[in-house]
Amino acid sequence: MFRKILIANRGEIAVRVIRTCREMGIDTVAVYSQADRLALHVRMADEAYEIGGYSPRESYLMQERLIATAKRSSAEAIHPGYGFLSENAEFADAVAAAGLVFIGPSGEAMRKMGDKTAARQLMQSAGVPTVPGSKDAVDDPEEAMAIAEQVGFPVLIKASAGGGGKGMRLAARAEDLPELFKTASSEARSAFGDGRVYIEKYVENPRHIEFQILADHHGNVVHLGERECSIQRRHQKVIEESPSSLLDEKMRAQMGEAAVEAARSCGYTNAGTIEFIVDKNRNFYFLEMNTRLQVEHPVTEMVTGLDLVRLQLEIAAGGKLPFRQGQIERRGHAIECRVYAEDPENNFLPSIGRLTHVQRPGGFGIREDSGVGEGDEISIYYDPMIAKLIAWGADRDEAIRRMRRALAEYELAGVRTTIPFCLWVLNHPNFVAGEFDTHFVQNEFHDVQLSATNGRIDLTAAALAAVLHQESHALEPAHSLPAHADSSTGLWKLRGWKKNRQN
Ligand code: MV4
Repeated sequence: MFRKILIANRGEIAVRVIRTCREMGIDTVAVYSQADRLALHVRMADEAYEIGGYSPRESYLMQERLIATAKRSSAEAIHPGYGFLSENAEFADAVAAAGLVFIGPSGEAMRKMGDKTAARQLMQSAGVPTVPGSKDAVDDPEEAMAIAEQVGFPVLIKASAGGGGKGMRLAARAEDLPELFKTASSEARSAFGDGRVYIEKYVENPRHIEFQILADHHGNVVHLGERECSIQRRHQKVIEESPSSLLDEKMRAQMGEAAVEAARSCGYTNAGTIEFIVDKNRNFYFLEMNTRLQVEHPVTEMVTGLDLVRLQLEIAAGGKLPFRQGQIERRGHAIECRVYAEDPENNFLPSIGRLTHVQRPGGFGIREDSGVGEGDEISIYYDPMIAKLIAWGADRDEAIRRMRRALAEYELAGVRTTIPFCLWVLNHPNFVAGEFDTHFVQNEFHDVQLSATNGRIDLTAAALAAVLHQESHALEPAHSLPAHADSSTGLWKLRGWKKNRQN
């Protein structure tokens, strides 16, 4: 196993990786931008290096600097987290070329899945169902029309280099197609530097269900069941859960096998996710593969009892998967809510500012993954996620009730949050009944008075007293280095209560 790894990320996912490393006795190297000098991931790591300015482009995306920092700190591997460089094939290759281990798939596997038309073809030859549509990228509006007429309108025009819904266009009727084809293609060219687009039949009112897979370097591939991710807003997931109320054991086994085949077909290694859409007749289709650990991975951890980061590290170090498919058990139900510093009553406008007061939920069956605490700034530079709250229950009903209870325990002051919105979903009869599709939020959430329906999380007298107490004591200035920091080298090590293995 590795002695030391570098985490090329920030926030809750960096903290998440550090926690598993500490349990495994692996030393951790954090990197941070100027905006993150006092961030939790920096304080939790064994060592931390400043790698640049405020924006991601000047810091967390600096490939050469990250690799040089890993070398200099004698880290043996780099964990990319999610976002930033996690799905960048060139970075994965550069890490390997530098003699380090990239904790994730090979650059080659990433490239195969990153090209969405190539991935579709790969799935077709592997016998994994894909949505009816074009075999390859479509060159002109005439060819697009021929395919659209074959599969029938409405159709979606998608960017070959896209993903996650970026640059998608819905053509409802034939007369709309030529114009939409052109805009989709030129948008793809400017967004991805690649104007290729392809056509798929539009699946109406689908569910979004994804499968977690794990693959080692010895040919073993397993799936850890599904995550139901249909509760999303503008392609941003809001609530995820496992298992999905839509699947029975037979369908779960079929989709799981398809997910394993999908991973095998591209020579995948490490943790990955196969995204499917499921139509009204319960037909499932491969959409795309996410070649990283995902934000919502904790729901899978809670129902399987498996630490996905630990498994990523073991796989990356050359270990064999410690179980076969038949040995994986799932127990109970887990739900994750993403708590964002956004104002759900103002079109989810990011609500930047300092978290002046934080009281977190806890108790039986509750897990909170967060990268910020009291006194921290929610800045414009990064995703405004405050925390992921995960509730486990013996069944879905218990998990929902526990999640409602825990969300209501939060005391967060200084920014607006999406907690009232999450509670609105958890109280919606259709959600409770398990009857929803990917359009749930769009169809149901308009002009909802969250304050009236949920009793907005207003501060209790006790919480208010705590806030006032906090504000009467000078907070640490946002941009001063801790006493044990060495600003001349950009390197600082924690002393005393944490392990401090110099060099
Ligand atoms: C689709 C679709 C319907 N039909 N493809 C959006 C994200 C990207 N991964 C693909 N997406 C979709 N592809 C066909 N042929 C509907 C969506 C879609 C969606 C998928 C998953 C979760 C949320 C979604 C919201 C809107 C549209």
